[in-house]
Amino acid sequence: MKKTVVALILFFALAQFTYAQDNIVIGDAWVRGVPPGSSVSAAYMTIENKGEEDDRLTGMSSDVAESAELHISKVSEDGISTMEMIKTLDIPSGKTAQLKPGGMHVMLIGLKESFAGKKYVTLNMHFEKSGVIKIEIPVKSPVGGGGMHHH
Ligand SMILES: [Cu+2]
Repeated sequence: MKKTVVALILFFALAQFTYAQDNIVIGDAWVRGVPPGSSVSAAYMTIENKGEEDDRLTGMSSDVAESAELHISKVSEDGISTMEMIKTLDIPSGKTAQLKPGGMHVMLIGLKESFAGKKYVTLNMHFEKSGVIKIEIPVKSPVGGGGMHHH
């Protein structure tokens, strides 16, 4: 009897997980290729919520970095660009969050390995309702070298 209950719970959890994954669609993802020795990089993407329920991005992690944080770039009145950390990002039903250069981005901090020769970087995106979504993001070299921000 006990076994059946456990099996049922497991099945239910799995079924829900798969269903929830379909609600969040991540597109246009890329991570900035950085030279060997770099300590930080940034990843960009769109996060679409196709589900009926609102969801929330609560955290991220990656094997290639000590930590992954959601940041937003801002330019102050005196022209100094800064970044602020965003703890959680609401993704309401039917809405798409845009992470792009000059705006929100995933900051990869404390790179553990060189991006040289790497085609993809794995990122685990933690959502409140949809659980962990693991994505493989293509590494792209910066065009013209501009736009890299500093901490
Ligand atoms: Cu940043």
